[in-house]
Amino acid sequence: MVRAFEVAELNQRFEIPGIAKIVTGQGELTKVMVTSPHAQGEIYLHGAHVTSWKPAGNEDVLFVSDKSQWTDSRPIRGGVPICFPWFSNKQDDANAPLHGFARITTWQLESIVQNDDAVTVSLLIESDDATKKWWPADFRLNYRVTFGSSLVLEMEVSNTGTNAIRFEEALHTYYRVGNVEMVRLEGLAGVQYLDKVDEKRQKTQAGTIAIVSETDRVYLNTDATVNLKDPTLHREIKVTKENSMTTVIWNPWIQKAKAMADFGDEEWPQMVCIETCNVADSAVDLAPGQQHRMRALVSLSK
Ligand code: TA6
Repeated sequence: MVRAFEVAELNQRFEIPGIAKIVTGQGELTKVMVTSPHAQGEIYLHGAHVTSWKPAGNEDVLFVSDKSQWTDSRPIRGGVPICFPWFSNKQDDANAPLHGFARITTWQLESIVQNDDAVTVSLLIESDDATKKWWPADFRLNYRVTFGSSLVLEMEVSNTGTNAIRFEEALHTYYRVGNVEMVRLEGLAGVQYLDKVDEKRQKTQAGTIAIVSETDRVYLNTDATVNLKDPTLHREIKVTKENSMTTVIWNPWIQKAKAMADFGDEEWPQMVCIETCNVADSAVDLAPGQQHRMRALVSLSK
């Protein structure tokens, strides 16, 4: 948590008057607010967590739960949680935080830059004693978020140590929809996936994806673009990606929604996660001094 005088100090360094400023957000957590003519957006220093992206003239493209906790020990529920350096449960430690430590860490603000019609907010975390408690690697993780007529999310991992490292990563993005039962997801036809609601059985996606029950699927070896068609909000969200070979599709549906304290019982129809990842067999290996850059590019069409 950052105190008021630190917010003032951050604004002295980074504010772009009328375009971007640092404020105290929910739960006294610090966030960057972007209000450019082309888009509005928000990103918290806690977890480098994007919580809003509104291209000019549009409603928010991201979903955030009304029940989210806003505390530096818990991930924000919704928006774009960063999963790093593992996805889901840590294989060798049941006590480790789900989806890694990046989303429950306070990140350093590195820069805010306006170029043409977009604003890029850059943050970073580096390995330290706290991260090495969970993962012994030496690393730097740079995160660059560009709020414009499209949303660009870029994770760059650098191996700053003398040993090879292997990590998983995901941009666990919650997209806001009018009614999840009416949406269709195109682009993954024929792709193999692990069905996490059916004992991780491997299956083949037959055509377009409809959400008709709890859905938790890890699509394997795919760099495909996913198109989310939302007839209720009369819009289509396109999710393109670079250097990502896994896509996860998730909706908790009724029972799982009720089981999550930080998710409203009636919120499950308002969201679907399309997650841009490298997990399982697509985990990333980095030799000392190497870097890996994964990007998600989100655009909206009517
Ligand atoms: O990406 C889907 C998933 O792994 C689901 O299994 C569910 O656990 C979801 O992530 C949410 O995880 P979280 O730790 O944010 O509650």
